[in-house]
Amino acid sequence: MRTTTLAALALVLAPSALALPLRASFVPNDPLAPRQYYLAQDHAFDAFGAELPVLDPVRVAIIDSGIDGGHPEFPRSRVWAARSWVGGSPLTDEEGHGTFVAGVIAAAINNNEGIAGMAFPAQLVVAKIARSDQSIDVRDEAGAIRWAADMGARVINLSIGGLRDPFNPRRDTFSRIEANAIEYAVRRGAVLVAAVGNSDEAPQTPWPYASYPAALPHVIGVSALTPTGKVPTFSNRDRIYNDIAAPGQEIYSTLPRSLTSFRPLCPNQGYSDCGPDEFRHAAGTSFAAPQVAAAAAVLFALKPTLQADQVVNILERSATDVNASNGCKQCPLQRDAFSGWGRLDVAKAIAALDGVLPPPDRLEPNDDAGASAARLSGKVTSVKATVDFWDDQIDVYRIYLRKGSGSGSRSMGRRERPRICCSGSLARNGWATSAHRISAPRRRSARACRTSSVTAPGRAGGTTSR
Ligand SMILES: [Ca+2]
Ligand SMILES: [Ca+2]
Ligand SMILES: [Ca+2]
Ligand SMILES: [Ca+2]
Repeated sequence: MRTTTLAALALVLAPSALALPLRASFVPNDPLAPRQYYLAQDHAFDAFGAELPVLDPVRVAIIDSGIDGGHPEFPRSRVWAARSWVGGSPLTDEEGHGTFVAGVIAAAINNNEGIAGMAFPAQLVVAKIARSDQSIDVRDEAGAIRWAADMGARVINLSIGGLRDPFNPRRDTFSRIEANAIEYAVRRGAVLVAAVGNSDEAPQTPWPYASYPAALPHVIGVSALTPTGKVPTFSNRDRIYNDIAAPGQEIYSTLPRSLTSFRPLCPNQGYSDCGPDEFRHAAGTSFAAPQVAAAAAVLFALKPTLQADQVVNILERSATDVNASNGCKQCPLQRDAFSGWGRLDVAKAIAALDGVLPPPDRLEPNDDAGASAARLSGKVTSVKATVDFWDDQIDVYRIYLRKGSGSGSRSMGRRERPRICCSGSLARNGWATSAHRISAPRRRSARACRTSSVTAPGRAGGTTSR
């Protein structure tokens, strides 16, 4: 049985910078919002004028340790559904991790109280899966992901991770159960956001591989930045599965009141500066991921017709490159293993909604042969799809060919074979996803099922095989 752990750091990191002043067009009246330096760095509200727009709710799943459901920042109207896989109420949180993550996303904004959640239209779907020792049974995680998708979650935050080590299968924690659950949620149209993980859970620091589930297709893997724009040592590196970075040190958020009551003289009861050591200077990719999840929810709220893969594409491609010029000496230009496409920028992502949107891919997920392949049938003779080296490396289609079928064509001779071809080109640097056309044969062969796969560059040079 594989176990997964919460992706918060167990140790306390020294503060490395003072909170930066909030600068935003919309300024929330929540008195502790100035401590949320990440709001300014994310440009969380810069796209809005003096008032936030009124938008329909978007369901965001927090798959974690539950939340403090009696916290004044989480009125019951904010919680769409809640369920526990580990006993107890999902609306109690003994660890604090889930309440912290939930606050970044959905703490009540402009209520003259505490902090400002980044995703003002978010409605929470709470799945409690962390056991008392902070470990997670991957079967619980998978069940929670499927349940959240069934509950209509359009965004699923996974601030959790299991070790990935492609060179040591005994250490590697890939789980088919988890991968299938992720695929199920993708099929239901959810954006999945996961922490790339922290090296305190890895054999060495820094660790060159993102954790699962960040290292699965279609999942946005989120790494951490320090307040000054460096990539902290603990944030796992990954040249493929690290997609985007967001602040992950000195994060300020909500905590269960039961965890802050141990410091009764501390004035900010229910907030992280009154909590246990690991939350007073909270660090970890766990707390970077919910900023990206919040951004995804805002995009869905602003444009409900968006498809999940469009939201992923917009968030990643609108990120600001992280490199030596803006704080990270070790980060090369363009996408890199430390920070992915770069720093989350909510305002740029929102602005991208006014431009040409990335083409949606209605045939995803189709990442493997068999039942996982997209089924092409009927009179479909060509298909437009997109592949992406990092998020969607493989497309597989099932094509049914029936002898003698087709509009007036004669049956094929024994020597004729179906042709499955591919046209279009893949951008080598991965800046653009590109369209591929897979044409079914004009004439059909004997009853057969063929599987065609299109592989992104770096694996098989963007060719089609059968
Ligand atoms: Ca508030
Ligand atoms: Ca870079
Ligand atoms: Ca990814
Ligand atoms: Ca695919």
